[in-house]
Amino acid sequence: MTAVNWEQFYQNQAPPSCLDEVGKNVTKFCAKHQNQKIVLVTSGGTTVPMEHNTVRFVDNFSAGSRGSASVEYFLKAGYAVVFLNRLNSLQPFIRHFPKQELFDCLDVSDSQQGPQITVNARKGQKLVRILKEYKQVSKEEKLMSVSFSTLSEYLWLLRVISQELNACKKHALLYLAAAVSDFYIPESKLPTHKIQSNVQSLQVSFNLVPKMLEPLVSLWVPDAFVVSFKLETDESILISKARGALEKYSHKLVIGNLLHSRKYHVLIVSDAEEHELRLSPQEIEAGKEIEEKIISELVKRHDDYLNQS
Ligand code: 9Z3
Repeated sequence: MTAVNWEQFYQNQAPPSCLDEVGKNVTKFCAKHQNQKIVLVTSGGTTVPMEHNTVRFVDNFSAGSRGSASVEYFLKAGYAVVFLNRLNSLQPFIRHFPKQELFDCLDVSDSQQGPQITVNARKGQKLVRILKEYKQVSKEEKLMSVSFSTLSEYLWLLRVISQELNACKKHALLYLAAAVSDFYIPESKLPTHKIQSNVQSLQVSFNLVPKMLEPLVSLWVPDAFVVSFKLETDESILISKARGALEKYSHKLVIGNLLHSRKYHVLIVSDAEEHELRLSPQEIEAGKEIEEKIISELVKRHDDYLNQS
């Protein structure tokens, strides 16, 4: 497997066409929310294309549940939010209405003026509550959303957004919950057209993705409060891997989670300790989300960081 450094990665992978516009919009967003706390939430999985004209791609696991839920709790805590999310992954607010649930909250009838849509008295209460929250956030322009699909798009956008957030200094928090591929096929090695099936077997070779946390922490947003996630399936290596990342990149926190328990158990790993957050069976039953506890803990720690001279 070949490894390139982070600068070579950006030299060899073409930027997305929206890059400059996203950069300018983030600059404006930062200016609008000057001296307020601002968070970048990354969410969802990255794709790795196998052809330039992409029919097939390798995907990374993640529905975007963690990221989209976290956005809502950061907004409630008063943060302005840049939400860097995988196209078609779960979105804040509307995530509460999966499948056709939104339709069930509404009734339709015919009147002389034409069709009338009303909120269903019994099923529509949740819609009214969440719609009000969403409208308030829209009015205050507190949420900016940017979408990606491929690994390359994600890494280009992560860089430009981080660099713009550097202007917010310690007010910026980076919450890197996206599930980012560790492997990719460089553009120079991609076939132009769909790989044909008239072969005996298909051998694909991947390069290692350089660890972007390194330049992100040391160069792009050196004053920000950076929180990364570590996902494992083997419990016995979770803490050592999380601690290893913290030592290597010297950022503030790593949140460790296991694939199967991630919705009710995480470990917040800092230089000083490991802090466990867990939902009780009663809390799960009541519909509480672990992101509420995670964000409440992070807000305290970010405030402490801001208050340090
Ligand atoms: C996470 O660990 C997130 O918590 C999940 C959330 C992806 C598990 P869902 O979207 O899942 O709620 O379904 N994100 C980080 C995953 C990751 O790629 N981490 C890298 C690693 O573990 C470091 S950046 O090496």
